[in-house]
Amino acid sequence: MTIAYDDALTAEVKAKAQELGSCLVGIADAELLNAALTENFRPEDVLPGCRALVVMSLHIPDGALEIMRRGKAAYSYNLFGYAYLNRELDFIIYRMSNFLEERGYATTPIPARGAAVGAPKKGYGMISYRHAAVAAGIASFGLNGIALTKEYGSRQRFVAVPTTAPLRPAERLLDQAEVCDGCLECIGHCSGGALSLNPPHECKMGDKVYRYARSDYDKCIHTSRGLSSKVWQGAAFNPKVDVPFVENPTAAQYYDQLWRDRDGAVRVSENSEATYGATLCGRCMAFCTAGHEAMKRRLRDDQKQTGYTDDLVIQPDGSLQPLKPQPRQLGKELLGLA
Ligand code: B12
Ligand code: SF4
Ligand code: SF4
Repeated sequence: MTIAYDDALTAEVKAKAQELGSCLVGIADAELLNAALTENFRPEDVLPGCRALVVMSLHIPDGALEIMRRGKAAYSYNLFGYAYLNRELDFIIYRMSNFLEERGYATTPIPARGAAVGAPKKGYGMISYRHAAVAAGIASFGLNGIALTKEYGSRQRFVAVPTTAPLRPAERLLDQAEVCDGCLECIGHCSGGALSLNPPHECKMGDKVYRYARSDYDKCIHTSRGLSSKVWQGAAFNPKVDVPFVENPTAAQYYDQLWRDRDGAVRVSENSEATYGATLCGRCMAFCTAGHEAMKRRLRDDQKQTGYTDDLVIQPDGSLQPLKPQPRQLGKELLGLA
């Protein structure tokens, strides 16, 4: 059976996404995601009759991540990699939803961050934007589980607007090895021990199988909300207080951890900057080679020896040293590169 797509509308939607400031735009086939995602969290569950998802992204400025790799400041990333970026993305989602609804199609706008209170499963958004970005053919999974692009590596946040509009989806999905080289800097630098490739999580989409690290929600949250002094050892912004790790904390325990027990400096910075997540870690993103290399590729030739191209990163003793490669055999094997 031939499926009818509206190519003129598809072109209009892509142009609109660019006009709204999206760095990359792609269309994901809802059927592909219905088959790949868990019940309750599929496009069909959030929008009956959903045919496509408009996937958009905003690049995280390299400087925000690079200054954090050096242990000097995390607040640039907190804002321009997280809080403010999410606000911009919400603006883009809102405009794109209206654009489609005004043309007579249904949409479900889903915020750029967080899962709904009372969601049927912990750690799940209404739709996984990483999977949507992969289905839209603009990204593939890095071994860190983050959706990486050829243009920016790990350094972007994604959103997707599900719609009933008959938009033409991507014809080809990217392979993992097109964006990730298996270097394992991401897993090696996860100070919360939240990422594990033994065994990896497997996700089937279309004719492809993607493998990436399982992420432990509680461990990641504990670290990224600034409850551990291990997160950015040696960095000026590292939390000074260790709050004991509790598996599956109750709501009351979690409240106390955040608002009574946590390093006061972290708590205060979170309020004033509305970052809603303290250090927000992001090491698996900041240390990802694909992002750092993409930054170097984009630099003009006369800029390649300046800025952050020297690969220096903060050490636990507070000194700056060149990044030391991680053992990478497992990463290469998983991507078929060994
Ligand atoms: C909930 C959530 C989290 C949770 C869970 C993450 C996860 N892997 O799913 C936690 C708090 C851990 C988290 C952390 C981070 N997040 Co987050 N997060 C989300 C959110 C709101 C929903 C994701 C979702 O639906 N996941 C559920 C399903 C679909 O994931 P899954 O791959 O099928 O399965 C995972 C889990 O089920 C788990 N799992 C499965 N089986 C098992 C078994 C065992 C035993 C265990 C332990 C785990 C496990 O591991 C799997 C692999 O990660 C999205 C926004 C959105 N709506 O998409 C942002 C999002 C994924 N986060 C994002 C980012 C950037 C981060 C962080 C860097 C923190 C930060 N500063 O923002 C880290 C990165 C951690 C990592 N490497 O995965 C970005 C990613 C952008 C990109 N380029 O890909 C998103 C898309 C937000 C956005 N708008 O851009 N996040
Ligand atoms: S955000 Fe930090 S703690 Fe969470 S998975 Fe990434 S590196 Fe680990
Ligand atoms: S750090 Fe290396 S292995 Fe990890 S996602 Fe990035 S490129 Fe892939």
